[in-house]
Amino acid sequence: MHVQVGIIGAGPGGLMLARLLHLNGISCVVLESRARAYVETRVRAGLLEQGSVDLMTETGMDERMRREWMVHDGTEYIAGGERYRVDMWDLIKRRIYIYGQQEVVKDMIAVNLAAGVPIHFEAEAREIGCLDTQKPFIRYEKDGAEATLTCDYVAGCDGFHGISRRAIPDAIRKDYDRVYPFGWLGILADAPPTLPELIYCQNEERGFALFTMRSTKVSRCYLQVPPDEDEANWSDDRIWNELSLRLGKHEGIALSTGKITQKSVTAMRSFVSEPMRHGRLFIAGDAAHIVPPTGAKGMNLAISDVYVLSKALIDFYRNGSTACFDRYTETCLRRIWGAQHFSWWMTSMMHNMPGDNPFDRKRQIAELRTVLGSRAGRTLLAENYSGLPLEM
Ligand code: RFL
Ligand code: PHB
Repeated sequence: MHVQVGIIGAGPGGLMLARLLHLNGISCVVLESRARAYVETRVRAGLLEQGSVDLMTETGMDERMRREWMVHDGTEYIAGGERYRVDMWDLIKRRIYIYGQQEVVKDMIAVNLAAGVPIHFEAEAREIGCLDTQKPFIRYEKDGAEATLTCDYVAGCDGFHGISRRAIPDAIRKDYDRVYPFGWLGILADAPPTLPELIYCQNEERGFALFTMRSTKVSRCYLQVPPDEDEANWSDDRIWNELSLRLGKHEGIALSTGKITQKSVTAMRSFVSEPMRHGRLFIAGDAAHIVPPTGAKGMNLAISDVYVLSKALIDFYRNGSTACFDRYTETCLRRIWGAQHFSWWMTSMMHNMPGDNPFDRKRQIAELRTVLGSRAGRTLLAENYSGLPLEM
């Protein structure tokens, strides 16, 4: 079988790309190694920037999202025992949106399939080749048999552990990496959100906690833990107790608790690989970069990468121009490095670094007070948190 674009990975990146290409008359196939039920229930991100929401809307994938999302004008912070609010709407007339990544993925799958875009689940790409010829191929395995897809271009949207990035030869690939000495224990609970807005909490003695949500009935909370922590060490009581201690006592805030329905530990890293193009292969999203989740950028970056890629492919198929292909890496990297900086900054401001001495702790609290206590500081935070322009 031959299509114009072979897409590896049915995450938010691959599925948004499929939709954008289909709407512009470009044929594609999506290969996904996991089962549909698995990708539709994988609990991950929850925060959409305005640019991602706009793209969901323009591509007609926004119907359920608009009914179920939670729209936030501001975000709460607790640092040095004091409470702050970053009012994004007041500062910069921007908002953020809470809608679970698995819901985004469900909507994207439904709309793509209804439009006739082929998504092959349990189809694992094993090899990508002939990238410097007119006819690259993706060799994949489905139902125990091998198959080959040929295409004009390959889009590697297969996440951090996929095969695409590794198809770019080591000799031309440069990786930038930082691994953090902590991870996040994330939980879902049948408990209304503690506050209607997200609370980012830096506790000098105990570390970071984040209180977010999925609906008016479901909380999502995170705790800073050692990177190799086993979630089995965390009973429900221990989790609620720790969340309560990190939150501290503040007027008008009462921790909301309930049955914990899911828990898992995620390691944290910052990672960028470049170039993001090699011959007729383009990589996008987590395949090319990882951010620590403190800035809530991963899913949004995957969506902005494929937006840039779709424009380049549309320009090529309409006008025969390859100029945008040549600029793909550079265009994406400007935004990626902006998000990398912000995610690193938020992470280092909000977490307790093992090995920090008392001076470092005091300096960290002073930094948080400087940023959160000034309108200029809050504006800088709000501009980055609510999302940089889709194309920079
Ligand atoms: P994905 O979502 O990992 O999708 C890649 C897909 O490729 C498939 N695949 C293959 N398919 C075929 N053949 C192969 N050989 C394949 N190898 C892999 C995989 O099965 C998968 O379905 O990548 P994509 O599309 O680039 O999207 C990236 C996002 O998923 C990720 O950045 C976010 O989840 C990160 N993230 C957050 N991002 C946000 O924008 N806002 C947030 O609030 C946010 N919070 C988070 C997060 C990630 C977290 N964890 C668990 C890492 C919170 C957490 C805790
Ligand atoms: C989430 O809702 O899961 C979420 C929100 C903000 C973050 C990370 C995760 O920074």
